[in-house]
Amino acid sequence: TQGQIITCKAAVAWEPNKPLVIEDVQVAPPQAGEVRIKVLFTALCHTDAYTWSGKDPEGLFPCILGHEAAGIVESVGEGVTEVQPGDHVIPCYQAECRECKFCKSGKTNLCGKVRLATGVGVMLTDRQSRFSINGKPIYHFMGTSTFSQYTVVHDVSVAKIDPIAPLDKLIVIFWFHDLCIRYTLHIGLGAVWNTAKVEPGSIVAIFGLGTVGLAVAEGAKAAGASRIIGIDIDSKKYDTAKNFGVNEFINPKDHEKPIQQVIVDQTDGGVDYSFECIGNVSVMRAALECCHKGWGTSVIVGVAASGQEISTRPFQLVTGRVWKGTAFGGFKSRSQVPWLVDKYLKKEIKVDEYITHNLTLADINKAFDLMHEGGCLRVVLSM
Ligand code: NAD
Ligand code: AHE
Repeated sequence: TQGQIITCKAAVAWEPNKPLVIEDVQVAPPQAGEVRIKVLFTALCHTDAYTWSGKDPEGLFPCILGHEAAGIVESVGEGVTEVQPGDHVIPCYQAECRECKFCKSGKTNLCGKVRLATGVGVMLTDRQSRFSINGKPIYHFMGTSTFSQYTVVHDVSVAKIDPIAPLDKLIVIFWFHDLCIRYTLHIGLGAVWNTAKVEPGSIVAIFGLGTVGLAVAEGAKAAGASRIIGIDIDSKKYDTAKNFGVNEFINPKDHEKPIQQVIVDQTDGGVDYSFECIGNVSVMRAALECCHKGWGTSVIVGVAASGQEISTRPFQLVTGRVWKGTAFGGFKSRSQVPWLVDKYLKKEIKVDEYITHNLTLADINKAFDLMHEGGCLRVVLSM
C-alpha cells in the first residue's frame, strides 16, 4: 500500500451534533515529514464530544475526530527517520519537534512547529487534508484523527513505543488496548507531576471525578499527598474514586455555602493544590479560591466552551495564589510517552482500571452515548 491511496472506514462528523457516519474514506499517502498509521484502537474523550458539539472555536466540519489511540506505522514520507513501517506508535495531539522556540525553551511541553496547521485541520507541508471522500476534503482534528482505520500525522507528533514480541494476536490486541488508555491517563498524572509539583503531605482538591480527575488523584497519591479531596455533583463517583486515592469526598449539592468556602473551612485555610477537571468556568473560580493564601496553586485541566471566560478578584492572586493550566499533562510527547508506557509495564501506574467498555468503530455513536453515562470512564473502540 506504500505510496498508494488507501480506502478505509472512518467515522465522519459531517455537521455539529449530527450522528457520526461510518464512511469509506480515501487516505492519501504521507508526504515529506508525515507518517501514515494503521490505527488499531482508539478511545473516546470528552474533548472529541466538545468539538463535535460545535462549541470548540477551532472545530471544523466535516472532520474526522479522535485523539487517543495506538497503532502501527504503515508508511512514511520523505525525510522521516525516527519511525519506520511496522513500528508501534502513539499519535500525539501535542507535537515535539525539538527545534522550535517552545521546544528549546525548556519551559514548556508545547511545540510550535505544526500547531497552526493542526488548528485548522490540515497538514503543514501543503495546507491540505490527506482525507477525502470522492474528492471532497475532510478536515483533520488535533493533528491525529484517530476515528479512522488509517490516519496521516506529522512525524513530530508520533511517539514510538517499545516493540513487543508478536507472541500471538491476542496479546498484541491487549497491549494496544492498554496504550489507548495510558495516553488518556497520563494527562492527569502529568498535571500533578509536572505542572503542580505536588509535594508529600500536600492537601489536594480535585474538582470532577471523571477519567481525568481520577488520573490526577492517582498522580497525587503517588506524589505523597496526605489528603485528596474529590468534589463531584454525582456522589456515586466517590465509589470508584476511592480506588484511585481520593480519601475525602464533598458533593457541592449537600452544602448551602459556596464550595470554596466549604473546603477552606475543612482545611484550615485552604488546599495546597487544586485541579479543575470539568471544563466549567465557575468551578475554575472555586478551584482557585479554595487554595491556601500565600502558596496555593490551582491547575486548569478542563476544556471550557467557546466564549467562556474565567474571573476572580485579583486580590486572590495578589495574596499568593497561583493560577495555571496544563496541556498534555505537561509531558513532552515524543520523549515522555514511551517512558510512561514503561511505567505501565512495570505496573507503576494504572491503565486497565480506566477501561469500562469495549466496542468497535461501527458502534461509535453508541460509544459516545455510553461516555455520557455515569459509570463510564473510557470506551475503547477496536478498529
Ligand atoms: P467527565 O465528564 O468524565 O468528568 C467530569 C466530572 O465532573 C463528572 O464526574 C461530573 O459529574 C463532574 N461535574 C460536572 N459538573 C460539576 C460541577 N459543577 N461540580 C463538580 N463536579 C462536576 O470528563 P473527563 O473525561 O474526566 O474530562 C474532564 C475535562 O478535561 C474535559 O473538559 C476534557 O475536555 C478535559 N481534558 C483536558 C486535557 C488537557 O490536556 N488539558 C486532556 C484531557 C481532557
Ligand atoms: N480547541 C480548543 C482548545 C482545546 C484544548 O484546550 N485542548 C487541550 C487538550 S484536550 C485533550 O483531551 C490542549 O491540550 N490544548 C493545547 C493545544 O495546543 O491545543 C479551543 O478553545 O480553541
